[in-house]
Formats: sequence, structure tokens, C-alpha cells
Amino acid sequence: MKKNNLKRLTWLFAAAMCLSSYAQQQEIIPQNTIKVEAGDTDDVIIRKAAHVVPTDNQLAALRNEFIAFVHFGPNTFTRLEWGTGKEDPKIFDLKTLDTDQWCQAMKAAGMKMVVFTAKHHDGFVLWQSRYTKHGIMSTGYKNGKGDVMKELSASCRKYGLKLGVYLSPADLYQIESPDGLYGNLSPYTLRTIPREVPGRPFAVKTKFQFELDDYNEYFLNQLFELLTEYGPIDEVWFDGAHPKTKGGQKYNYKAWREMIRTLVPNATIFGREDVRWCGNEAGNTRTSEWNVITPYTENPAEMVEFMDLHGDLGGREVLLSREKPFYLHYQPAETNTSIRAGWFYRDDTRQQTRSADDVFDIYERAVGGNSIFLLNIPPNREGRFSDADVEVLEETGRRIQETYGHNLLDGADGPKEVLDKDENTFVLLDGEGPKELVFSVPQPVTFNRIVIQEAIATHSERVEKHAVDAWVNGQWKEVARSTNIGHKRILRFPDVTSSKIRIRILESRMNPAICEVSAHYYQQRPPMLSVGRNAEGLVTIAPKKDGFSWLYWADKKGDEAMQDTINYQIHYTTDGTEPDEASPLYTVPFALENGEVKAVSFLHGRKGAVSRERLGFVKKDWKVLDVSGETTEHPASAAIDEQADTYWVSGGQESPYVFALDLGMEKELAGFAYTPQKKDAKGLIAAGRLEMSADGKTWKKVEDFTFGNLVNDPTKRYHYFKKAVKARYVRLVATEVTSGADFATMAELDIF
Ligand code: FUL
Repeated sequence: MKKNNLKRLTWLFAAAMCLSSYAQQQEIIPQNTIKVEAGDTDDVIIRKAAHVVPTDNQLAALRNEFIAFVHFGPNTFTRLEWGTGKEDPKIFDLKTLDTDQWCQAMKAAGMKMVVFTAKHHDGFVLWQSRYTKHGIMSTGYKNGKGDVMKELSASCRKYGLKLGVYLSPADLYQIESPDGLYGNLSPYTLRTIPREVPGRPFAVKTKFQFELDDYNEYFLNQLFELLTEYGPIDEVWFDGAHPKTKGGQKYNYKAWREMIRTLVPNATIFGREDVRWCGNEAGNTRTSEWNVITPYTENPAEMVEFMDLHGDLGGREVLLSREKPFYLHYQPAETNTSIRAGWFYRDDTRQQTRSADDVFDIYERAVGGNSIFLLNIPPNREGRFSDADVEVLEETGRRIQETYGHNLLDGADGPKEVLDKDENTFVLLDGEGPKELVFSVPQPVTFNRIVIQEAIATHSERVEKHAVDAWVNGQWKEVARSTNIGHKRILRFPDVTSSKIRIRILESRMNPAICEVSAHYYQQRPPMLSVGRNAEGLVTIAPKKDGFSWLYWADKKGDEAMQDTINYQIHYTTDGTEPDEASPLYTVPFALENGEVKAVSFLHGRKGAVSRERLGFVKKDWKVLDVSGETTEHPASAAIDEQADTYWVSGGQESPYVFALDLGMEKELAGFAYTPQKKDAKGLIAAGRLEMSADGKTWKKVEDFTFGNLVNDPTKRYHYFKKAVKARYVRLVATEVTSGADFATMAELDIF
């Protein structure tokens, strides 16, 4: 009996071993989502990851590479980052609109698509919706008959741009109005989308039936209009940000998804399973942006709620340490940022526009870092892109064209599949020996950029580490190395002249497939600068971190490249004029109280981008008069120490939170700036008032202020008073803080 049992067990064990090795060896079919099972070995997980591929829509989205965002609406006129929903529609006082001009500028930049804010969080609609009067139909623009979506879609067709639509799920008008639909606790019932409105028939006759409450019905009716009446829509953008919510309002995303997939099957959905947010709005990029990601414990194709994702999402360590089971999912990142400080247009003087150096740098990091670059250009109150923004778009487009329009490996000897400009042909590096590709050109070429692409459509993202060598003085010299590749990796390094280039794959998940390799030359610009002030009140000017674009690659921070930079000079002004080579030369920190520094660098006679910084009164002699508590780690003094990484945290209590200062003597005050801490999203000061006093005891309000969108965009915020005031004592009273915190935080307070 015993013997028999043992036999049976041995047999079972052998069968199980066979099965599991079969499971390990069996072919994995490339898919958009692959489940990692509880019993999967490390090897199986890696093999599964190496088979996760984009859908056709995601592939098309990645291949767009550079796309535009356009934020336009009441905020353009109120100069707020976030509206309130209580705006009188007439505030949107548009007289002229030139969407052709937008499209020309976007085209010049090399962008392929534009995503338009048809409705931002304030709930104001910029098209002729049948379902609300809170929008362009209640403004004077074209006597209430205007339709920005319509004009834009016509321009897009004219200029060959794709169109995407941003429809904010958060809707302050529907939250704040007495008869608003958002969170009105209406019952879910079976409803037909679109709801017919007499006299306004739809050309598209498709109908949907869903279980919906009032707000979801409203949202879907509007989505139906946008998806059927403005030509093909290629992206639907769902913002995760919510200035407010109400009544526990939930979104019936299953219905939204079904409608989008039916009406616009070629569109990707941002903020849900198709395309994800890169995690910041500052144009920062991850060193390794994996689009095969791990965080899902449910199948994302069936999920209805999606979280913002931060940190490493797909590196090997994460792959192998995630608690099983989980889903591997292909989900490309969009790097979204604005060409101006803020998403909406405010003015052409104080609101800074990024330089072409800056935009080009983000382009190389974002597109060349396996993501889609979504750059916002906010139209002004004349309905046009401002000249400064157009110039930057045109210059960026020129540089992209000059740098990447021509491949220095054209006509080279090397594997033809990677030189044929066809992303569908590739070389599978599956030999026994080293995984490498060698190219040689008849005459030496000088280059400082290498572009490598993987055949992600069929072979996923597999390269984990790679290096580029050039044949110099009779031997191979490594010129750059980096981590993953995916859709595209741009490697940047100091100039090298050679007629032979080698790509070495150092680590990978299975055998990688490389579809394109090219070499390029970028005319190096002088470094971008950052202007600051130290605790002694002295102004410092230095190259921005990563301001030398050629120093940007993973392991080496280019000592020898640094040599090349020794000859740059910095010139600056403090009188508001544009600095040039005749302006004072910056050598050591200098004193400046309450003024604006404009600085620029020159390298080999070339002028760089001008950096500007508005600096307030020197804080050396300021005294903290009164605060709503502080912590040992984060004292009040940290908010006036000229260091953005130290910050004040008030005591835990209900709002308001005060921060009162003695400036030492009476000053004329034009405004102030609040720098939020970036450690976590809690307790950022979203609204309040600034008060002044002559004796530090009786306080008078100067003005209320609000700073919208601080959680996603924790950048320094400025508030200028309508009229300058004189005071020795000032008090910031915070009445609203972010994330429901019971404390306020502040990294820095500047007063002008
Ligand atoms: C954020 C929003 O709150 C901003 O206003 C902007 O629309 C940006 C693109 O997304 O989360």
C-alpha cells in the first residue's frame, strides 16, 4: 500500500514538473495585457513582460511623438489657473479667433495632433452643446453662434493635424449651480444616449442604452456630440484632477469606454487604460520610462477607476518584486507640460514662456525617452497664440528638422532593416555571441546624437541596458550608455568624429528586436541658466541642472564634456533690458533687492536662452512675528531661508493658518510669491488673503488670492496686487489647503 502511494506521488511529481516546465517553455502570444500568475517563476515573468505589446492605437499615438495641448476658456480672461464654475459666461469675451494660426504654428513645430479643452474644470463649454447654456452660446462671440471646436476641427483638416478632445470629468458649474447635475444623488436608470433635443437632430444615428445617473447622462450626451460632430477624434483626454467633488459622484466609465470604442475606434483614451500621465507637469522625465508596466492587480481593460502612477513602473526589480498575481500591461506615458508658466494664458510680460532650448531639451528627453510629448500652448485673449510662443514653436520645429531630419548613417554599411526608415522591419538579435550592431560610413562623420528604436509592435520593449561605441584612433571608445529603449531612445553625448559606430545591447529581456538606428548632429547651444539668491541675499547664476544637454545620459556625467563648457560666459541685467555681451559679466554673486534678473550665457560667440527671475526684498532681517504653530523639523524660519527644499509646517488645527512677518521697515509692496513644498501634496496653500499692518497688531486685508492646480503642478506662484501698498508687517492667512490636510505648508514666501 505504502509503496503504491509512493509510486503515485513520484508519478504525480514528475507530471507536475513536466507541466510546469511546459508552462515555462510554451509560446507566449504577444498581447496588450498578460496576467502574471501566482506560480510564475522569475523567468516566466520576464518572458511574459517581453511579450506585452501596444495596440494599434497606442502604436499610432507613440508614433505621433510630439503633440499639442490647447487650454482655452474663461480662465484665459480671468487669469486664473482653475475657474470656480460661478463665472458669468460673458467673461469669455472673445472677439476674434484664429485657429488656422494655431495650426500653422503647431505644424511648424512638427506636432501631429492637438488636444483641445472643450470643457475644463469650470464646466464652461466651447462648442454648441445641446445640453447646457453655460458656454460659448451665452457669450457675444459670433452672437452666441460661435463654436471653437468647429473652427479648430476645420483648421486641423486644412493643415493635416489630428484632433483630440479634453472633456473634464470634474465640472464646477454642475457642482455649484443650485440645479447642477454633478453629485445630485439622482438614481441610476436606463437612459438613451444621445438624448434627442427638438430641432437639433444628429447626423450619426447610433444610439446607446446605459444605466446612468444625471451627471453621467449629461457627460455622455456631450461626449456623443464631440465624438460625432467634429470629424475624426484621435484621443479622448480624461483629467484626473478634481478641484472639488460632490455627493460621492461616481463615473460610469464602462459606459464611457463603450461609447468611445464604438464611435471612435481609432482613438486612445488618456487617463485610463490606453495612455497614462507621466506623473508631473514640469516636463520632467524618468531615466527609464518603461511602457510595459506592473501596477495593475485587475485587468486594466475592465477597470473603471485608475490611479495616478508614480515611481518605477516596469524595471526588472519591480517586475520581480510585485506581489503576484498581477497584470502586465502596455500603457505609454504622455509627458505633458505647458510652454508657459501655467496652463492658461495670462499675459505677455510676467508670465514666462519656455525658451526653444528648453522645449527642445524636453522633446529629446520625452520622445527620446519612450514617451509622447504633449506641449500646451494657451491662446491669448485675441484668440491667437502669442508671438513669443509661435517663435518658440517655429524654432523648436527648425531644430528638430535640422537635427533629426537627416540621418548621418544614410548609405552606411550595416544591417539594412535598421537603416531603411521602416519601423516595421527589424533585426532580431538572437545569435549566441554578443548582441551588437555595427555601421560604417565611407567618410568620418561628426555626431552627438544616436537614435535607437525597438520593434515594439511585435517584440515589445526588451532592451534593459545598452551602449554606443565609436571607432576612434584604431579602437572602440564608448561614447554613451543608457537603459531601456522601447519606441525610441535618443542618446546625447559630446561631439565625436568617426566612420564606425557600434550599438551594444548589454542586458535585455529575451532577444531584442531593433528596427531603426540613426546618427545626428545637434549644434550645441550655450547652457540654460538658473537664477537664485542665497541666504545672505546675494544673487547666484549658474547653469541649470542638466542645462548642458550633452551631459544627459545615465551613467556618465561627462567630465570631458565639461571641458568644453569652460569658455561659456554669463551676462546679466537688472534693469529689465535684454542682456547681451555688453551687459555686466557675472563672475561672483551680487546683491540685489526687489528687482528682476535677466541672465544669458554665451558659448563660442553664440547666445543662449534668457532666464528671468523676479526677486523680492532681501529676507536677512525679517522676523517671524506670529504663526499657527510649527514643527521642530519644519520651523517657520524655513519659509524665509531662500531654500526651496526646506519648509514650514504649521501645527495641526483647522484653517485659517497664519504666517505673520516683520519686514524690519516699511516697504512698498506690489505682490508676493508662494513656493509650495514638493515632498507631498498635503497642506499646500490653495487660497487665502494677504493682510498688512503698521503696528503688527491690527490687520487689514490687502487682497484675496487663489492658486489652482497645486497638487499636480507645485511650482512657485505669483500674486500681484491691483495697487501697491505700504506696510512694515504682513500676514498671510491661508483659508484653504490641499488634500483635506489640517495643517498648512510653505517652502518659501517672497514679497515684492
Ligand atoms: C491638470 C488640470 O487640473 C490642469 O488645469 C490642466 O488641465 C492639466 C493638463 O491637468 O490636472
